[in-house]
Amino acid sequence: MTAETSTGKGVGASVRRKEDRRHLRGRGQFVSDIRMPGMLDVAFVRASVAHGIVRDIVVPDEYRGQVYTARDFPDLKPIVAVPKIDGFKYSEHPALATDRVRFAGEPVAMAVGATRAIAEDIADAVYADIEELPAVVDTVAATLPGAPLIRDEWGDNLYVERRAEFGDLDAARRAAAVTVTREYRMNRQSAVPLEGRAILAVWDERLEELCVYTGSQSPHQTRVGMAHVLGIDERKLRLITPDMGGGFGAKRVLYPEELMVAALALKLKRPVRWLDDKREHLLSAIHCREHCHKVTAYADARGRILGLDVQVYVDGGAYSHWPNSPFMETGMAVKNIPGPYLIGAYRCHSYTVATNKSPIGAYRGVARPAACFTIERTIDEVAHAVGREPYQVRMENMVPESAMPHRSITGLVFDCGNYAESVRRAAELVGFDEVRRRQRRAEPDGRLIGVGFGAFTEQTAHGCGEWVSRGTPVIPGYESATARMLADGSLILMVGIVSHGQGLETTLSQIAHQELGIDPARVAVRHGDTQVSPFGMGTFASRSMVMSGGAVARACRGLRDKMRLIAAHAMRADPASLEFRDGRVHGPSGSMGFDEIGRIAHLRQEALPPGVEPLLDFTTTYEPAVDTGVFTYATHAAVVAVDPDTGKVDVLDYACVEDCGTMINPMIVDGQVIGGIAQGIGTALYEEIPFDENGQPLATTLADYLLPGAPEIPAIKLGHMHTPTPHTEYGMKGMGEGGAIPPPAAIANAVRDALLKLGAELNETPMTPRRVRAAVAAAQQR
Ligand code: MCN
Ligand code: SMO
Repeated sequence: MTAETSTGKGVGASVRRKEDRRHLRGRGQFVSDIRMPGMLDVAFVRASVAHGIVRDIVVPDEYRGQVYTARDFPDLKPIVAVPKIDGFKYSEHPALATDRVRFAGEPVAMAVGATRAIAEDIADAVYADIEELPAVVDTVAATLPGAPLIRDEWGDNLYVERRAEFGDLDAARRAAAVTVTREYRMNRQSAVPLEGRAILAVWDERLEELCVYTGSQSPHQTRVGMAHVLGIDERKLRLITPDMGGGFGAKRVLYPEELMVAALALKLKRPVRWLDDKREHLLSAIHCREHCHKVTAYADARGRILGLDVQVYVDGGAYSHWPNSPFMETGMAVKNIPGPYLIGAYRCHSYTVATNKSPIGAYRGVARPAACFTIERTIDEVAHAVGREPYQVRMENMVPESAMPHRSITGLVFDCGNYAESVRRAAELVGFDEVRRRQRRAEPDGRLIGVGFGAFTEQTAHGCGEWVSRGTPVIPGYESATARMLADGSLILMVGIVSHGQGLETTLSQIAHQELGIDPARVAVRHGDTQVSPFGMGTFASRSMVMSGGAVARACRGLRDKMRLIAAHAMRADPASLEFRDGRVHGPSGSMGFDEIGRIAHLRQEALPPGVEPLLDFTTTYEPAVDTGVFTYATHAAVVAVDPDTGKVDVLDYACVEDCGTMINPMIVDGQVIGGIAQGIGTALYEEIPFDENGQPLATTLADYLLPGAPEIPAIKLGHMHTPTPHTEYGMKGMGEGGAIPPPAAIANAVRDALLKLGAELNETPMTPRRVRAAVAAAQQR
């Protein structure tokens, strides 16, 4: 029995975000806001070349004692992230370079000073003598014979190479009426959270504990990795993530810089801090995307896809990052390329490639933006090949509602929903027919108009079996929560996830309200502190609402059962007759406040029912029963104007129709979708870190790395569908990454639609003016 929500603050209510009170007043507390007496700031000396042998690190005499190299930390272990995947090669990543550097920007030494400015001056005076080696830069070229090697002992540049085959591809090829072959590229990017990486490590002599304030999506997991590398007991390491200005996947990594700050604080027993600036961030935080997919699609005369033959290249960069490794990206791509479609046969040959570039890691969507780009562009090209409208061909290939639940060709279980309906409604929102009419009229300024779609499923809140199949060294199949009611009836929820923009302080309080009828204002959510919450996996993979929300619901129910016994005893009522509402327990003859129950549980042991222990404290874990998770889906539609002379693409109109089952807070869901779309538009049109032939990154400032601003993001039209899943509490699904997945696909299809008459198409992101003009010029030469 669920408590009533007469006050409209529970599941499904668009209550305002609790956390915004402090943020809007500038009273949030981020790592860089924390000051400690005697604090030292760190600046790193970084490799200036992409690949080389470290001959010497020369420190001027005047700075001796203020510069540290790997030799000062002989006991520090290297970072090793080898997933349990057959054939994945072993490698070590020393937090400070020892004999070799493998990407430009890799830390080779650290300088400390009373301020960052002083530390930077010292770092500038250090000379790293590195003998440059040929760099491995291009992803595909790295796999060819004769390419220079980034690790001689490997014999090639492949972390791992894998083949997968589902269904009978040869039969599909024989039956095909059309064959479409394309190469798609999604270039290298970086997540750019407002707050970069930030860490402050403080030795506490009294507790014998290193307290590390750090922006982390997963403090419990990071503690496991950090304690191992440092070689200390986990009980001596406390990670606290205070407010955090975004993570987007980039803050769930055991970073060398962070390890070194912790190691130095242990060594000096003084507070040590490092805050990365945007240049260091773009240079050395994990990068993301960088896929190349070579695709051949076999289809019948109506455009139904019979088979897909795909080669996936993922550029993993120089090191395998802990805990995910670059295979996370490859595995996701392989499983998701077939998209929300009925594909008869699928063969995939994947290469996870090592290059002399910053390690690749997760970024909102993880591989699915590239997978979606590939399948959605392919659907459109198949449609053109058979002379049909892409909208129709998309509809006909889609998994129908009647097939739900549906096991995809790669074994993903699509739990429920009406995918085609989301396409239909997205088309309606952008006025598809009107756009077609407008195209026929032609624009007065010579620009070309196009409309395109991107449909996808978003695997969320996946469980143990899925992570085992990916071979990750940590298996985040579950989440945990403690619900603790205090003596005055107020409530603390202690959770292992970390809300860093997702509004979870609000939505978890809504769940407590739903279960207990407690005013959300009387609920505190404590997250991001390893010494406070039970072990939890953290916030990523669009899992927190389902996983942590599920754990909180269960913990609150555990609490409710005990409160019911205490109240029934005090009121001499039948426990089953009691109702929880408005912060009170109501019985047939009168009611009792949560404060009275809290007092009995903590301070008036004599009033407890016989056999009931003191305290109101309930800890539990939660995991949905479906291994491959619950699948949110959506269709995005974009209308663009392309100027064929300048190559400029403007997004004129943009719509998304999504279904994440039951929404806990629809206002927050809308905000998540819009934020994700803004990032997806960045991937589609602006953001890129190119490298020159020596492996030097060419965009390490925000003047070169173009982020979309408000003028580039149109007013986004949102539509929702509501298909509660049977597999989770309340029927909710995750959705935090979805917004970022299909914008590149939808916009590329719209650009193709605009350029159709010219015969030009774009199969690479970002679709910059230079690339658009090149595509138009290439078409004109044919
Ligand atoms: N929500 C809801 N009802 C649902 C589902 C979600 O009300 N049925 C709300 C919840 O408040 C939830 C949020 O929407 O916290 C996102 O939901 P969920 O899908 O559970 O995702 P997570 O909370 O696990 O957040 C992680 C996800 C990921 S993986 C990335 S990357 C990303 C994203 O969230 N990074 C973000 N959104 C971000 N938003 C901000 N502001 N900052 C980031 O770093
Ligand atoms: S990229 Mo999100 O942290 O899974």
